[in-house]
Amino acid sequence: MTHLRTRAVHAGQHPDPGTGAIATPISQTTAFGYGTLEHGAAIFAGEAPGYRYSRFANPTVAALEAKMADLEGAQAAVAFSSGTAATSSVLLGLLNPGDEIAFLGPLYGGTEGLFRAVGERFGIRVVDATQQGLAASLTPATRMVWVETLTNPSLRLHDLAEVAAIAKARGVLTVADNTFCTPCLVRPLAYGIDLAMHSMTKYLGGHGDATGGIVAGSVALIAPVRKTGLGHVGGNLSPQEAFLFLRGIKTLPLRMAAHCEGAAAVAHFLAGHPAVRVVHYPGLASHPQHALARRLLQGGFGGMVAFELVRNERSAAAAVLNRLQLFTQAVSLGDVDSLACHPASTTHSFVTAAVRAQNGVTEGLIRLSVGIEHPDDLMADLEHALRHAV
Ligand code: 4LM
Repeated sequence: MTHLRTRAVHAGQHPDPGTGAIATPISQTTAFGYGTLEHGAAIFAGEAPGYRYSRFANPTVAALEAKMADLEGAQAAVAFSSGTAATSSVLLGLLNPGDEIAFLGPLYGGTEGLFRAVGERFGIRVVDATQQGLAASLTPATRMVWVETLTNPSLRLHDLAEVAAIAKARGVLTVADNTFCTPCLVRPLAYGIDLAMHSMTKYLGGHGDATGGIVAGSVALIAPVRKTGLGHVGGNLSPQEAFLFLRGIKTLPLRMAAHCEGAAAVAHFLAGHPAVRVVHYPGLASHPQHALARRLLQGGFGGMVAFELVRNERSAAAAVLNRLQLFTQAVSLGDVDSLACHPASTTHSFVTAAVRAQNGVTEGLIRLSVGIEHPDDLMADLEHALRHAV
């Protein structure tokens, strides 16, 4: 199984030995009978394999973890009830008071909010390395670097090999939030990044009907994240949700191709519209990191497009967003349905106005998650919404 399309269908899944069922059964159970006291004690001591309680591990969730470990080229993965639970479990599992986490922004507002609201409260110093650069921002206390493979919402990239090399030279762990790209476009571990993290809520599920997160990496790093995030914090994914992600991932490469095709069409359309000041899309030659995007992203530039109106005001953004008919106004992304949002008042309302300004999250910025509808219909919807915005 060398091709991602094949692995997306088959990895982690085996016909059920009891029944031959091809789809992974939903193991809807809290506990697993272990027969004898001795066997139970051996499972709890880690001396015998076996399931005991679904907060620690569950067969449906384990199949999903195996599939995602395979797609990210990792030894292991651990799933959580949301992307945010995955992020907090990485922090709580791998950092200690006095450690520093450095990030290259922008980040999803909720992630930066979590770093600051929880990390800082528990003695972890948060360093925004975006302006100064990573090498100049690392200190002897830096323990972790966090980046997004395509940033939310401004769709910037980081040279992952360079990030990994700078961090590794200083013994610092690296985490890449790969939510916007998915393993279809980039596999961070191939560039030396230690952990790939996802909000599965987005492209991996793909249908806007399940919330989950996952982290993939070496057994040595995944073990403490699992122990803390599941055993102690209890952020486990439910088996019903795991089933939906297993099903969604089977079509991920096909959906991603359609998202990329639609977003490219929409981005080019917007770039030629007189009401639009700038379009953020890594596939446009005008994107400041287009060359890096061509090198890093395989098979497309993603399904997200952000654009700023000439009239860079909230009222102008509202006038456009409120006229959209096919795009649904909502946060989240990666669904087969197209979604549109105003980051400054939603996804990035958790961070300060100064952080928004630094990251180009202006009042006239609109973010589109381009679904798999026909691009002509999406462009017609945008054309209609933008008609009065000039
Ligand atoms: C949104 N995003 O942008 P959960 N990492 C990235 C994200 O975009 C998100 C999360 C993690 C949005 C949600 C409202 C790059 C979320 C957090 O929502 O906890 O699964 O993922 O619209």
